[in-house]
Amino acid sequence: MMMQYLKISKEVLDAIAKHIPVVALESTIISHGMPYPQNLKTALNCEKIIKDAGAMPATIAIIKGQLCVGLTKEELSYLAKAGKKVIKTSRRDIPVIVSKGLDGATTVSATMYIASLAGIAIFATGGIGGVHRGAELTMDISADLDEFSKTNVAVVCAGAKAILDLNKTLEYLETKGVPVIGYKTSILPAFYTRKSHCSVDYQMDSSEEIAKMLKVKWDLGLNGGVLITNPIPENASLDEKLMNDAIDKALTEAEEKGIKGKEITPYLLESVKNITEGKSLQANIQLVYNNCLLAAQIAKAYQKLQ
Ligand code: PSU
Ligand code: MN
Repeated sequence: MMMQYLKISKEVLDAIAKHIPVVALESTIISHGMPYPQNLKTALNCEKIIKDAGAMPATIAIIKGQLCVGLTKEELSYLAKAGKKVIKTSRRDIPVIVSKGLDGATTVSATMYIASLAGIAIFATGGIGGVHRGAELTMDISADLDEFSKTNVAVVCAGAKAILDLNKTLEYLETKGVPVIGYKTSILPAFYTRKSHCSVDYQMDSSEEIAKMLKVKWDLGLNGGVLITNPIPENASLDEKLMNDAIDKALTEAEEKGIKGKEITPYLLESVKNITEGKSLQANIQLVYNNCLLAAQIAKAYQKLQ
């Protein structure tokens, strides 16, 4: 029943058959998170980094109403060029996009769900959505966080951006039973910078240690995701004051323009990029690569435990 909606590429199917570990990648980061042509170059490099590390990448998107796991170069190029014309698709949007036969760029929540349908347990991205600043009034809490409470996928990201309320994001994840792991750090990374003012639940120092914990979690029937936070490489990280000022400015701008709902995250990303004259985009690209590599290592360690 379910499988009629799913289209897994031959490359990914072959990898699954040969027990080659697979790493899922999202497509909102391509269509809404970065400008063309950097988005296409980044998407292609992510796939290459995962392959070079001995795993198989599976970029996920909805194309003409089909849940696609593993995209062709042409499909990646289309998503990158079409940009914001491709509908940003989180969990709630999936049935509408599929029933209408439309194209959708999947967010972390939708990508986790589709990855789980294909049996993929590890997913790499840049940043996840979270609890927005002022959420006590707006109730803007990303669907990504609830997805972690129900879908068995581990997501490697570079922590949470200061456009969000990091403390509230961690509180929400605790309520939902989601472990937050710091890779070689006890401090939650803040995306563009290696450190925030928050701690993670647990520090883990190897892919094997993380893979073992994932196996135990799911063996025990503790359904839901795990957030693995990986600090941006030192040489790509940005100055904390520069970033906080840029983010404050972007938030003020967004408020003045009345931007809200699903538009706010892409708006803030673009506005921070403009304020930092592209520095944030370069940092974003490097941290995504770093996450792809760690995700491939975790996927390999996890595969060995199967
Ligand atoms: N953070 C980034 N880049 C992104 C996103 C978040 O640095 O591209 C995207 C991801 O797809 C994430 C989504 O799942 O934004 C969250 O959107 P929202 O805040 O509307 O839930
Ligand atoms: Mn939101």
